[in-house]
Formats: sequence, structure tokens, C-alpha cells
Amino acid sequence: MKRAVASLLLCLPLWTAAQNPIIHDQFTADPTARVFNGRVYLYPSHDIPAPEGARQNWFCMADYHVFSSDNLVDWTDHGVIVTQNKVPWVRPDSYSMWAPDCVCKDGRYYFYFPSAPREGRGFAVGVATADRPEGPFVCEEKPIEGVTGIDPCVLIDDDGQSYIYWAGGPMRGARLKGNMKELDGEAQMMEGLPEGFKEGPYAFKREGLYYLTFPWVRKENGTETLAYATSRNPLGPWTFRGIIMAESPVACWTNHHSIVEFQGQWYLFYHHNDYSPAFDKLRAARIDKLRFNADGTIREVVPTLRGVGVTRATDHIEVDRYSRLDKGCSIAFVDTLDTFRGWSVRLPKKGSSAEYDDVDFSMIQHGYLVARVRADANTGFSVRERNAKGRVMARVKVMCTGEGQFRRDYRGRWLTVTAPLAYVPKGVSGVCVVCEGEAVDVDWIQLR
Ligand code: FUB
Repeated sequence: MKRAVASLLLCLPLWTAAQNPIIHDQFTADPTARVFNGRVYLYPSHDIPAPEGARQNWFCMADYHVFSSDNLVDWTDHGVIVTQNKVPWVRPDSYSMWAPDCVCKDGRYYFYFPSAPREGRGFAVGVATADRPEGPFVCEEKPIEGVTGIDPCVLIDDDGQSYIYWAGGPMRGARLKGNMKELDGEAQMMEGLPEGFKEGPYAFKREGLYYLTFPWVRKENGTETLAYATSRNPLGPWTFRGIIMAESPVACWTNHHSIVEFQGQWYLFYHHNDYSPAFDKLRAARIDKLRFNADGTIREVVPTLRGVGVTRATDHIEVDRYSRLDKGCSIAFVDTLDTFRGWSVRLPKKGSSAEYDDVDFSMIQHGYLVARVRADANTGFSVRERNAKGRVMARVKVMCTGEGQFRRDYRGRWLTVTAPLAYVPKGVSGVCVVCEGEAVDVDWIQLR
């Protein structure tokens, strides 16, 4: 029996997330997403706080994990696939495992990653190969000759010809040989791109048009936008088309992204320093939908906290990752010493509300609601369908003080409270939490 339970646990996703950021237990930067065999595989770099001996106040990465999902909501962490001190050509303890990519050619998976080489300065780019997207990956002895730089990206064209692009200095590209491990000819500068710092090339092809997308600093002393150019040829020259995402409102210096189509919808994977507001080299991967205009241009993506995917009502609905928030409401870390515990939303006064879209109510069985909340005075909130005027699903009392024999004092402490469900929407709908009294903080709600 014990063994059966253990193997069941192993089959479950190691982490569930439907909101931004999408991975909740570690930093994940430079998210390259690829669709293999009907699943999305996410190959981010793995920011860590710099240990003693590593360069401080800078990017610090020792290894790569791969994650996968079949619905963009439940992500499985397959663990470490490549680690710095096991790569023959990487300088030990250089903590420079920067933005990677992975592609599949003829049933083999090629993982490209930059790092600091044992010999020489700067960055080189190496390849590791596997039979499966989650590995095990075997690293080549030497980096790719002729590629000095960072942020490799590989495009496999419809005719099977592969191209590699990279940054670190002017953006360059080259044909790859059929073995996917050597350049086939000289590297070329990518012509036609705008002036200003650029890195993180991500190339893809859609309806016969090649897209070269990249983080770009457009303003002096500015942070990175995501921008793009198009061409009828895989190596350009390119025509600059504009911005995919504007600069971070809180000055996270980098952004880095990938763009994939999954089940008929295009998605932008990018990163932001959600879990580390004071230090922007500890980043977290996010996803938002991306849309094309009829002429092939890309509509600007406005980053959201809600992200993508449908949240099961029986999971924690993190209303602080709201779709819409009333003025005056605010978001704060639940525990500033452990930011991976996430956020809560403060509903400051009667009537203030937070909406959260795309919740699946079809699996409710027991007819009650659980919520993690905190208040400084006895209060309450309602949970409604879609918005503050929506049908009431539950009215939740938050009693943090009591009198007489019920005397207690839970003011300012997190409480788990329950309430019966008066109404459950059918299928997928939205929820809204509405303050019905004094201020209340809501960490999450869950329906059972
Ligand atoms: O993650 C390290 C570097 O920061 C990446 O290689 C760049 O694209 C930027 O995101």
C-alpha cells in the first residue's frame, strides 16, 4: 500500500500553478518553451543567490532544470539536466549557465547553452543531446567552434536546414550542419535591427515569414523591451517591426522570452523579478497570450499577473494574481523572508474587490469554501461569480476576536476559515472576492 501511495505521488505534478509567475519554488529566468510530443517543455536558466566565492550582485547560475506541462497550469519539474561542473569545457564554479534553448531534430533533442569556457574569456556555446526532452542529456566535450557569445537559439526550417542565432556583441546567425553541432559556413551579422543594446534572440517562422525577436534597450539608461523584426530569409536582412512588450514598470533590467504556438494559441514566455523585487538578477518565468494581426505583425503584450490557463476551483485560487483589482486594494508578500510563499491581496474597505478569471467549477463535491485570511477586526467578505455585482457563492465571516468564554485574539494572524457554498457556477467562470466590512487580507480561496 505504502509503495502504491509513493508511486502515485511521483506521478503527480511537483508544482501546480496557473498564475504568473508559473514556477513557485525556485527562480526561473530566460524561459525557452518548446512543444514536443503534445507537451510544452520549459528550459529556463536557473538563477540562484550567489554563494560565497561566486561573483556577487550579478547573474549566478550553476545548472538547468527542465519543466513540462500539457495544460500550462500543472508544471512538472524533471530536475537538473545539465550542471556546470559536469560539462567538460565549462570553467568549474563559474556560475555562468545563461539562457539556453532546446530543439528536436529527427527524434533527438539538442540542448544549447552558453557558459564560461575553461580556456579564453567571455562565453562559448555548447550542445548536449538526449533521446527525450527531459534527458538524460550528454554534453559534447567542446563548445561549438565559431560561436562566441550568449543566448543561443536554433530554428529548424521547413526544409530541415537549421540555423543558430546568438548575442553578446552584435547579433549573429549561421547555418548549422546536419549534425546540429557545427557551423556550416561563416557567422553573419543580423542586419536591419535597430540601434541599442540587444540580446536573447528568439527566431521562429510563421506563415512563411521569419521572425527574429529580441530584448532591446530603446532608451538611454532604459531597461529591456521585447522587440521584433521580420524577413523572408532566415538570416535576414531584417525589417524592424516594433515592440512586443514594453519596459518593466519596476525596472527589472532584463527581459528574455520565447514564443510558441500550443493547441492553436500563441504564447509569450518571459521573465520578471516577481520573487525578488530588490534584486533583478533573481527572476521568475511568466506566460501571457500573444496575438498576431492579419498582416503578421504582433500585437503588444501587456504583462498580467493572472497569466494563462484555467484554475481548478478545488486548487488554491490565488486572488492576488488578479485579473482586475479595485483602486485602493494592494498586493503584498505573505512572508517577506520567504517570497516563494507568494502574495495576498488587501481589500481595504467595504465594497473593495479583486476579480480572478477562468476558474473551473466542475469538480466541486462537498459544497463549502475554505480561505486563508487575516484581519485586524471582525469582518467578512463575499465570494461572487465574476464581479462585485455577481451572484453570491459564499459569505465568509472572519472572526479574529471573541468575547466571554469565546475570548481570543487572532488579530493580524493568518486564519483558515470556511463557509458553506450557496451557489456554484457551471463549468468555467470567474470569481470575485468583495470586502463586506473592515479591511481583510486574502491569501487564497478554495472550493470543495
Ligand atoms: O540570464 C542571464 C542573461 O540575462 C541572459 O543570457 C540574457 O538574455 C539576460 O536575460
